[in-house]
Formats: sequence, C-alpha cells, structure tokens
Amino acid sequence: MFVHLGMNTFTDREWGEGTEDPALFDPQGLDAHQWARTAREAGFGTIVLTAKHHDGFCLWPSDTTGHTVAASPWRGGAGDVVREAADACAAEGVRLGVYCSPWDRNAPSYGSGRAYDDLYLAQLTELLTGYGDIAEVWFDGAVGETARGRQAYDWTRIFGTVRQLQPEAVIFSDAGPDVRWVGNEDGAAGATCWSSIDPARVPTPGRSDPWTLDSLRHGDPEGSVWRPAETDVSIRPGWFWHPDEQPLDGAALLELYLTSVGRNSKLLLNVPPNRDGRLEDADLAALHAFAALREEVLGSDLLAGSTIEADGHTLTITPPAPVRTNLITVREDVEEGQHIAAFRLQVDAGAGWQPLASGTTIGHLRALQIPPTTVHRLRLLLDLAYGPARVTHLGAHLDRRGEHRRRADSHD
Ligand code: FUL
Repeated sequence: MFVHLGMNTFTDREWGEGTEDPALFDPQGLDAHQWARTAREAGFGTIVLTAKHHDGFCLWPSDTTGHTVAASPWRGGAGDVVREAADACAAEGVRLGVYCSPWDRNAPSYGSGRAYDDLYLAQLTELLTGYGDIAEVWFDGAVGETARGRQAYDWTRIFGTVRQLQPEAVIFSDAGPDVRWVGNEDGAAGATCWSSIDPARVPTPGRSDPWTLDSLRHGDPEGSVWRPAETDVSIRPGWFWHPDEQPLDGAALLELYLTSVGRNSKLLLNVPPNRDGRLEDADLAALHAFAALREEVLGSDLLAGSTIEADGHTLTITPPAPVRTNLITVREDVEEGQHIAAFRLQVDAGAGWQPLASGTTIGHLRALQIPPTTVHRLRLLLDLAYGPARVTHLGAHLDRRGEHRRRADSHD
C-alpha cells in the first residue's frame, strides 16, 4: 500500500513548489496504526510512505534541512511520521518501505551535482539507519530543471548506499535494479508481461519515451536481468488527498488486481490519508470490499478435486461435476525463470472441444476473464516456451461483480 502524505495534502496540489510554509503541515489526528491495520486487514504486505516528495518537505526531523516536520506545528514540532509509521507497521506485522524523491524543489543545492548528491545520500542514510528494517526503497525518476541546470542523479552511489545499509530491501525504480516500473499509472501491466528485461532498453530511471514505456510494460523474454514489474496506481484520481475526490469501489479495485497481479506484476495501491492524517471511511469501505471480493472470487478453486492428465504440452482437467466459470487462473513455477510464451485454453462445455482463450505469458499468476461458460473439461495447451514449462495451478472461479451491479441497479 502506497501512502502519499505531505505538504500537498494541505495545499490541494499534486506537486508542491518547495516554498510551502511548514506551518501548513498539521495532521492533528494522524493515526499510522489505522493505516497499518487497514493494510493488514486488506491483505497488503508492505506500506511505502512518501517520506519526502518533490517539494522537499521531510516527514521526519532530518538533520539535513530545516524544511521538515520539526518546523511544523504538528505534535508541537516533536513529531516524526516515519517513526510513527515504522512503529505501527511493526505492531501490525506489515513491512515498511520509503519513498524519498530525488527531485527536490526546496534544496538550494539541487541542480549543482555533487553537493546535492551528498545531501540526498545523507537523507537516505537517515531513513535507512533510523527506523529498523526497510522492505522497499522507491525511487521516483522525476528530474527538474533549475537555473543551475539539470541534476544528474548518481544512481550507482544511491543504489550502493541502499545495498550497504539495507541489504534485504527491494529497490524500485523505472530501471530497477530489483523491481521495475510497469510504465504507466493506470493499474495495468501488459497482457504480455515478462519478469525479465533487457537493462540496455531501460538503463536509468526517468526515461519516458514510448519505446521505454513499452519495454517496461512488457519486459523481454530474452532479457538478461530478473526485474519483475510493479504496478503503482491510486485509489483516488490524485496521489495525494483532495477534498473533492472519491475512491474507487471494491469492484473496480478487483479489476486493478486482475490487470496487475493477474498479469504477473506486483500491485502498489496508493491510499492517501486526509488532512487529519487518517484514511477516510469511503477508502476503508472500498478496501474491505476489495478484500472480501478477492476472497469470494479467488479464495477457492471450482476445479478443486478434478482429475488431471498431462500429455506432452497439454494439461486436461476434469471436474467431478460441470462447473460454471467466467475467470480462469493459471500459475507457472518461476523459481528458475519465467518460460511460457504462448498458450491456449480449450473447453468442453458438453459438445466437444472449443477454443476458450489464448495468451502469451503466465508467470506467477495469469487471470483470464472469459464469457460465462460451463466446464465439463478444460484443456491448457502450451505452444511456446523459452525453457522448461512448469504449470503449478489451473483454476476456475466465478466473478459475480456484474450480477451484483445488475441487482443493485434493479433496486434503484
Ligand atoms: C510520480 C510522481 O511525480 C507523483 O507525484 C507520484 O509520487 C507517483 C507515484 O510518482 O513520478
């Protein structure tokens, strides 16, 4: 779960200028336990907090600048949002990740090269040494122009510092090195999504030409590095909380799940706290509905108890009794790489084999939405693989979201 909180929460903006008065930051009811509890209840493993966004305001009392929570009225200037988030995550059994924007519109040294690199590394060091285990470090590739020029971030030093201080942390940036951006903020990985990628295609974070974005979305079966895609998307139109915006509902969140996790990606869903520092009731309701729907639709497999036959590159599955389904899930063992490159599904709905769906990649999970179908037998045919193909799961589910919506409409 991504948590965007900062100066923008109070100024109704998405990108601050860096000149905002710290006196504006005062989330009086800030309740990190509510964030962490909600994350746990809704099934998230990690919270990634915006410790510093592009406006440069630090949510922890950094020694590197005066532009921090220490200069705000919040908790009498003695507060530390990162500390409260770390404590709450530890109490709830959720991991903590940090977002610390390299682009800093407040730092006077930004654009000067080495002096800014040193400041940024000092900030990262505070975050990576003061708050226990950090599970993910999220690097935004945004670069701003200044009168002094364009800051060229020293990624070698930045990534090296994370490796040294938090060797287990997953490093996210457009270009990895551990997980890569999926190339859009719409909640959709490519229908073809390889966990491997050619590092030469996306050498550094912050490149937004269509060619790069396309490479990020799809990955590359012959890519030399394992760098799975992470799909970041917000529950609301903006990343930060705005008074006039509303969250997506549980059904829409399940759709995001199917087009991200269900396409071999990770999902990083942003849920922004309001000016009181709390997630709103509407967001909580949406997240709980999302979790309940995931359980209802994906929590069980209608093909459990089936007979399975494997013959060469074909897997045939016969349930004890015909099953009604509109969603098929497939999993591939990716322990030794992602290999499956083309597959077809066929169904016997009582009158012989018919084509049902086809696709390219599978990876850790592939969810295929299909027209409602009665399955007497289901067949998976693997047509192309770059290495040994190991299917570990073929499941069927009934997604009743459409029916729920139709019933709700008829009550109006
Ligand atoms: C982008 C930023 O510019 C947005 O404000 C947001 O933080 C998003 C997650 O990343 O690059």
